[in-house]
Amino acid sequence: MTKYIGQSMRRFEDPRFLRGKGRYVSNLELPNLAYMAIVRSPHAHARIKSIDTSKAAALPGVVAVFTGKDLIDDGVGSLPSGWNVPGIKVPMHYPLTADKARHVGDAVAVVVAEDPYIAEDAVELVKVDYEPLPAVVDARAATEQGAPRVHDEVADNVSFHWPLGDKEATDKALKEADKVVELDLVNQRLIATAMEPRAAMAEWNDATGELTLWTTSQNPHIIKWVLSLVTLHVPEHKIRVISPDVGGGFGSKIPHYPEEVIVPWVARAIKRPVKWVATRSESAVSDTQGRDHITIARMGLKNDGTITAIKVETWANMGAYISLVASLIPTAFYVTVLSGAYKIANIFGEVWGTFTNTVWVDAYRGAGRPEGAFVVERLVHTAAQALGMDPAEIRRKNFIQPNEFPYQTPVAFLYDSGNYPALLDKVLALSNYDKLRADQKKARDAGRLVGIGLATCIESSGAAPSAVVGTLGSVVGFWETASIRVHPSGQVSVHTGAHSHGQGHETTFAQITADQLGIPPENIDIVHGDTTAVTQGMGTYGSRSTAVGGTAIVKAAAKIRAKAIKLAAHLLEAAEQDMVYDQETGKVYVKGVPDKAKTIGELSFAAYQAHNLPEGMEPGMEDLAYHDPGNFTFPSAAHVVQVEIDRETGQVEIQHYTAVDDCGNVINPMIVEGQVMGGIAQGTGQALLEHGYYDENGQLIAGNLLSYAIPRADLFPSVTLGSVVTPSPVNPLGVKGVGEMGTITSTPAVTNAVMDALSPLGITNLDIPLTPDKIWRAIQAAENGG
Ligand code: MCN
Repeated sequence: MTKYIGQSMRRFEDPRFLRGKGRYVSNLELPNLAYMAIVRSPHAHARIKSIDTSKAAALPGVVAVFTGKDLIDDGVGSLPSGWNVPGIKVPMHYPLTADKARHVGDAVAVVVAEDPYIAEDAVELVKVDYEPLPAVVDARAATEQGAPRVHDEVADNVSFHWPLGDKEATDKALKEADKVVELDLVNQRLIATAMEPRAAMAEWNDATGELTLWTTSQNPHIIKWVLSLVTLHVPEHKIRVISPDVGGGFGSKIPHYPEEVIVPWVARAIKRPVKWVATRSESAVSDTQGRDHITIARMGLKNDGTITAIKVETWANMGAYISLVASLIPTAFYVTVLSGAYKIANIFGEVWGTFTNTVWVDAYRGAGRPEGAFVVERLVHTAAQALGMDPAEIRRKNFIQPNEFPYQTPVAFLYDSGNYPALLDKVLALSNYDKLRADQKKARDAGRLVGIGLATCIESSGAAPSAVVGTLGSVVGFWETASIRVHPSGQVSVHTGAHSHGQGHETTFAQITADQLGIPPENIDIVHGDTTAVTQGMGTYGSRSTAVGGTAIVKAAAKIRAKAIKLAAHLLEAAEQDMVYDQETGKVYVKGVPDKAKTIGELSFAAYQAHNLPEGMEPGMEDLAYHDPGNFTFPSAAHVVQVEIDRETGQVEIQHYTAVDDCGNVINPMIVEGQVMGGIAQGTGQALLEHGYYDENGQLIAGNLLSYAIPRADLFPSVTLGSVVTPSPVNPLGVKGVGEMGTITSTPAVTNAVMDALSPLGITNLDIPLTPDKIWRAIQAAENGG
C-alpha cells in the first residue's frame, strides 16, 4: 500500500550537514553585531553582597555591562515552570540572579563587547563580592534537618511530593509475598553533551518593535509564548523565534533559558544585535542536566516467580531551580512506567522533588522513563537471581500477553499494543542466548567473569491527550500542527511544528507526505523551526514527532486530497463520489476510467489559476491541521548483552549486543536503526561511564570532555538489531516513538550484564556508572574481605 513509508531512504538533510553547510546559530552573522559573555558564579552557594562592574565597563571595546538588578528593575519576569504538580513550590528564577548564586555557573552579570574575546576578558574584570554559604548536593540529604536552604523560603528543600498507586494494597502484597527483594539504587546525574553547545542571537527592529531571536531550541514556539507571556512581556505577534539547524538536544534544549531572555533584552537596551555562544565548559554548568535519583525499591514475588508488588520511594534532585518541564519527569513520566512490560497487581511509588546547589535538571533522553525502567529491570534481574530462575523465564512468566491489549496498568497508563513474548523470543534467538549461557558456564568454570544481561522495557511516547496532561499539571497542550502548501508547480512545502535537531524529519516527514499525496519525496520540503513560517507547534521531545506531528501531516493531506477530488470532479465533469485519489501516482481519476484523470500538479495549478473553480471554492491548494492524540503510544524493546570483566583492572568489555525494538510501523528503517544505535550508546554511557559528579562543596568535578566520559565507538562490538511490529491503534500511521527506546533499555541491560558477571563473587548491586575503579574495588573487597 505504501510506496515510500518503510523504505530506508537516505537522509535529505545529510549532504548539508556532512559538508559543513548547516546553518547553526553560532554561524549566523548580522551587521553591527555585539558579543555577550556571562559572569557565572564559581560558588555553589553564595550570597551576592555587591557587584563592581566599573573595571569591566572601562575596558576598551566593552559596550555595556549589566547585572540582575538591571533586568529585574525593568520588569523582566522569572523563568517559569510549565508543569506544575499539586503543591509544587517554584521559587523565583531570574535570568540573572541578584540575591544568591545557587549553583556553580549561576548567571550573575553579562558583558557586551565588540568581539567575543574582549567580552571574555571583561568577564574577568567584573568583581562580585560573594559571601560563600554551605552547599548541599544530595537529593535526600537536602531534606534532612539542618541542611543548607537553597531558597530561603523553602525550609525543607522539598519542591513537591508526588505519590501514585495504592499504598495500602501494595504494603499488604509485600507482606504476603513469598519473597521480597530490595534494592538501593542510584540513577546518577548526567550531562546531555549535545554536539552543538547552546547559542542565542537577537535583533530588535526599533521602527516596528519586532524582536527576532535565533536560539538553539527544540521548541521555538514555546519559547515565543513564554517570552511574550512571562519573561520579556513583548507582544507575541512582534516576536519571531528561529531555531535553524540545531546540533542535537537530547532534551537539554527544551527549557526556556536565561540567555533567551538576556540576549534580546540587551539587544533592545544597546540598540544593536547581540550574540552569545556557550563554550563546552560553560554548557556543562548552564545546560540543564538529567536523571539524579536516589531510590529504595522493593518487589514482592511468589515462589514461582510471579511478581505481586512493586513499591518505590525516590528522591529526585531538581537542582537549584525548577526548570520548564522538570516536575513532569520524576512524576507522570516515572512512576507511571513502573509496571514495565509486566502484569503487576500492586504498585505504589512516591517521589520527593528536592532543591540542591547543583545545576537545574530537566529532560534528558528518556526523561523519567529510563529511571523507571532501571528500577523495574534491576528488580526483575535481582528477583530472578534470588529465586534461582533464568532472567528470561521470569520475564516471560510476568509479561502482559498480546491478547490483553489495551492493557490498563495500576499506575494510570492504558498501553495501546505490543507483543512482549515475541520481542523476547526474537532477541533470544538473534543473540543465540542458549549458546551465550553455555559459553558463560565454561568461562565461569575457567574463573573468568562473564555476564549476560537482559532488559525488556516499554516506553510511553507522544504525550497525550491535552485534556489529560492538563489535569496532571501541564500548562500547555501536546497537540501538533502541520500545514501543507501544494505550490502551483505541484511541488510541496510542509510546515511542521515539530523540530528536527538530528532525528531526520526532513526525510521521514517527506516520506509520510509523499504517500499521502502521491508526490515524490524529493519534491517535498519540510519547513520547521521558525515561528513565522510555521503557524504553531509544540516541538520535539518525548519521541512524539512521528506519532503526533506525522499524524497532523496525515490529517492536513486528507484535506488537500478532498479539495483535489472536488476540483477534479468539476474539471472532468464527473460526480465527486466517482472520483478516486491514487495516493501512489498523485492522479485523481474517474472510477473505472483511469485515463480520465488530473494529476495533483495540474489540479494545484488550476486551483491557483482560479479560472474555473466549482461554485464557492476558494483559490489555492493549502491546508492546516491540528492533531491532539487520543493516547500515548507504547513502544517496547528487548536487549541481550554479554560482557566480560577483567579481574585485574575492573574494565568491562561488551562482547555481544543484541537489540530488538517494536516502534509500530516503521517509516524509515535506516533512521530507526540509527536512533536505536544512538540510544544504546547513550544508555551504555550511563551504565558504564558518565557521571555529572559534584563534590560536597557543589563543584562539578566532571565539567568538560576531558573529565566527563562519553561513550566512543571502541566501546561497542557490532550490534545486532532486529524488530517486531505491533502497529499502534492510536494513530492512522500505526507508529510509536523510537527516539528514546535504545537509551531506556540499554542502561539496565548493560548493568544487569555486569552484575551477572560479578554474581559468583557475591556482588549483587553496585551504583552506576560501573567504572573500572568501582568494579575493581568491589572485586578486591569480595575476594580479600576489603
Ligand atoms: N521514526 C520512524 N518510524 C517510527 C518511529 C520513528 O521512521 N515508527 C523516525 C522518525 O520519523 C524520526 C526518528 O525516527 O525521523 C525519531 O522519531 P520519534 O521517535 O518520533 O522521535 P522524535 O522525532 O520526536 O525525536 C525525539 C527523540 C528524543 S525524545 C530525543 S531525547 C532524541 C531523539 O529523538 N534526541 C536526539 N533522537 C535524537 N537524535 C539526534 N540525532 N539528536 C538528538 O538530540
